[in-house]
Amino acid sequence: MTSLRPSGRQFPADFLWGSATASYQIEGATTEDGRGPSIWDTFSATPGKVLNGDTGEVAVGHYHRTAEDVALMAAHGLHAYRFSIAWPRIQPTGSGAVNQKGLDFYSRLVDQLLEVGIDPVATLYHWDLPQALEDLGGWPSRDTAYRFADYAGIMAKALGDRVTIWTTFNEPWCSAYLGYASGVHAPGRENHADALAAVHHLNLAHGLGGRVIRETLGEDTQISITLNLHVTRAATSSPEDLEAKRRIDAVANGVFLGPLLDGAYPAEVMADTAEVTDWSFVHEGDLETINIPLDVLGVNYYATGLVRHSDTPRVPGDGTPGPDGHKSSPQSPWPACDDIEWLPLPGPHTAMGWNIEPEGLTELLLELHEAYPGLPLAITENGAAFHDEVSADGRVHDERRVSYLHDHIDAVGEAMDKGADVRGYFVWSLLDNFEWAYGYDRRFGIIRVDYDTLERIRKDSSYWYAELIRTGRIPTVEQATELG
Ligand code: IFM
Repeated sequence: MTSLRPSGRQFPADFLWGSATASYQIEGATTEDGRGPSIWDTFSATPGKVLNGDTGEVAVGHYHRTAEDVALMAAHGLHAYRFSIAWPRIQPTGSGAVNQKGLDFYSRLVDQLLEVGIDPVATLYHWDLPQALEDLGGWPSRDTAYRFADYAGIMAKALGDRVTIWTTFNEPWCSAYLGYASGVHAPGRENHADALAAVHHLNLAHGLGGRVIRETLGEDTQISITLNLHVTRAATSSPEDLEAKRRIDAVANGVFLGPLLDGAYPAEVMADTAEVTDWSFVHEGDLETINIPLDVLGVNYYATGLVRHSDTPRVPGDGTPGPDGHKSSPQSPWPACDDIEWLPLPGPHTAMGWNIEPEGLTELLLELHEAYPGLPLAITENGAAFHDEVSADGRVHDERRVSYLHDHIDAVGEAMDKGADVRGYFVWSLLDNFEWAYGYDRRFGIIRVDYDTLERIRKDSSYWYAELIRTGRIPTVEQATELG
């Protein structure tokens, strides 16, 4: 696959280049130093939930290889590293006493990053809810939001003098809809009303947690949230297909953007989902709590979606592929959308089955810019899974990943040319890792991990990305093999 877009675009000198990971996907050491169980430990230990029965027990051993991994980041010249904190390492049962060894681990990581000049960008929640909180009701329960605020306060006190940006949540869409509606992610529940309650309590937790962080650290603290906003197109311009797209936009994006940035749920969402829930979980004052000022909105982008109206309502249990290429699910993640059909998109595709469409990223950034003109944006995840091989020369020539990054980074530049205020880009991911329901079968890293030895090998994309960071200019795809 060759690149479809020009090379050589120059980015501003202060543009933030980073890479991202998440605790459960890389750390391992799930029972060490007082860490409590998370919903992903329980879920992945349940037969049939994760491909090949893989779990995060060892992952890529980052917990014991932090120094090596930070040295690798430094070798790329990264400006920033986006990592997540495992709540069950800090509060093993999700509330009460703090586990000092857990705090020490992240404190050491942050110090190591600062020593090599890398800004620590911390995400408080990337899906590893303490199992004890799920046992008490999980995200459909309002109390979980208050527990999150306590935990956010603990982290602000412990690391607030050194962390540059606090991200409350990564992709609450996945936590709510994949975790509680389709059940393909932990905790694996399948209830659309619960999923919408989870949406609200995740939003509420963002507001409560963000407020606690600002109270602890002062008004200048940088607060963000990362969303996986859906770029969905209608199959035709028929009123029915356009209506299908409207409803997906509302339940995928509006339920987050509305309360977070406009201080209200879109009225259409309430009407669209009235058959599922009456939204009585939204209490007076919640919307003011949620609607805190954001310093930057994190945008995760991988692919686009295509929908049409269907006269044959979706039958639960028919194994229809999920909207993002996620595992076939007996239950749709989308509440009140059984008359909406997701259509396959033309290739090329990544190993996730996701289509490759950089134009969707430009479009998304420009739409956000238009809707929220003063709001700085950052691409907090973008990248591609491919089935990489180690070649006879010992290198990983991941040309398709280089090409994907090349085109998407150019698409970011195009949006900036057209006015979008994009401050940074974080490649997903630094390392191959535990790809949730796909276990270790899908590799997103720019660094390969040998899952038998945990040895790290820099792929061509890693050398290519380092060159981009060094020059601020997009290298050609062909250059990737010559670098390193
Ligand atoms: O690996 C995930 C990550 O945890 C969240 N965003 C999407 C990535 C690829 O599926």
